[in-house]
Amino acid sequence: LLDVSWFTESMRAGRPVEVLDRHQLQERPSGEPELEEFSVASYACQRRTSLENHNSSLTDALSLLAENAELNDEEGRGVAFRRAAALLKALPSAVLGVSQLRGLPCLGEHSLRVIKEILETGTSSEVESTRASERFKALKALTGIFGVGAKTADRWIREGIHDLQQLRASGQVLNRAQRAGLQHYADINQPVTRAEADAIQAVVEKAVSSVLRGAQIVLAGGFRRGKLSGHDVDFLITHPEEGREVGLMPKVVSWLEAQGFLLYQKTTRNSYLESIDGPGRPPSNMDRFERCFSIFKLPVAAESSQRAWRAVRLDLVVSPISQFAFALLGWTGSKLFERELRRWAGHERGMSLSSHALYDNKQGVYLRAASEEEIFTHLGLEFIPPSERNA
Ligand code: DCT
Ligand code: MG
Repeated sequence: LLDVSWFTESMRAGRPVEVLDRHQLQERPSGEPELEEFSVASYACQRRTSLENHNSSLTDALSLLAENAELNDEEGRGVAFRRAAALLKALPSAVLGVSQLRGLPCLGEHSLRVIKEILETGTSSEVESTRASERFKALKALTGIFGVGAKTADRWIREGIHDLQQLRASGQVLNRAQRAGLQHYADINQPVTRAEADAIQAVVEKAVSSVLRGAQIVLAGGFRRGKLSGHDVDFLITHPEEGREVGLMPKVVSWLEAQGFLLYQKTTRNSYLESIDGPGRPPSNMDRFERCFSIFKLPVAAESSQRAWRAVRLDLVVSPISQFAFALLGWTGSKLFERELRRWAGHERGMSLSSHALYDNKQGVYLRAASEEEIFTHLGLEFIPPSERNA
């Protein structure tokens, strides 16, 4: 049955919605009931996508193909599979036949073929052969090392390195991040739980408030969207008085280091200056804040483990309060939701959105916002709460 919020939202947006009760389904000559056609808005940022996914076998398959494309540096294909998966995540019920998907946007021929095969046979041959391929397995294993991206992994594979053992034996020169990544490989590849994120938040809160009174931290990323686990923990830090946040990150990092909480850290300075950089360009918008990539040493309750601690990936980002709403929106994700927001802004509104600012290209002005709600309003979008940005 249709989710009511999705229905009312569609009605308000003037989009066609088909509502059919079971008894309204028409019998086809074959005796099979005609399946209801789904209808959804084309941009993920116009839709509500909760964590409840009625099509996880299909979205898992498409996500694997997306991941494989990304690992092979085929961004366009990756995005196409991500969009198709996101569309299925937003459907109010399980897809029973491809005829239901006829009118949907963003479903390319390739994705449709994969969906059809899974609906008919239970699996996709392309997904299974990808999953089993030596190259995919090697790319996954090597990029699972913190500090190793698809390009490095590809170079190593071409040199005959397919797994950690071969990497260790190869004598490859690793940088500091990769050495830490290799050392803490098992921990970092074990999902982080919400309870662990909360425990880290308590420590970071203590660090932040001891170095600057009044500074605030917010848990962003997947946990803010309600996920119960993630691959890392993301925090945004700000101060209600503009400018007081300057110099905050090194102090927070020193505090954490002095207490022995950091196994690795690399801090990048804030390099965004509106007057110099102009409106943020989408490809560069994630890395302009003062940011600390780290590996956190999380104490573990003695009775639950042989070990006293475990390693967890932790990202800290400092934002001036004037950019905080943009930073929060940008760092809450999901990655596809963010990409779609920027695409909507550019294609539908003639605006440039980044994690720092929103710029109206036609009027030539920055649009200020003190909350996420105001940014959605500027963009002409209905507000979507974090828990429904799981596209
Ligand atoms: N982000 C983005 N574009 C990127 C990278 C990140 O828009 N290229 C945003 C979206 C989410 C946020 O930053 C944090 O990134 P991740 O931690 O990678 O994502 P996540 O949703 O928190 O995933 P996980 O739960 O696995 O940590
Ligand atoms: Mg995260």
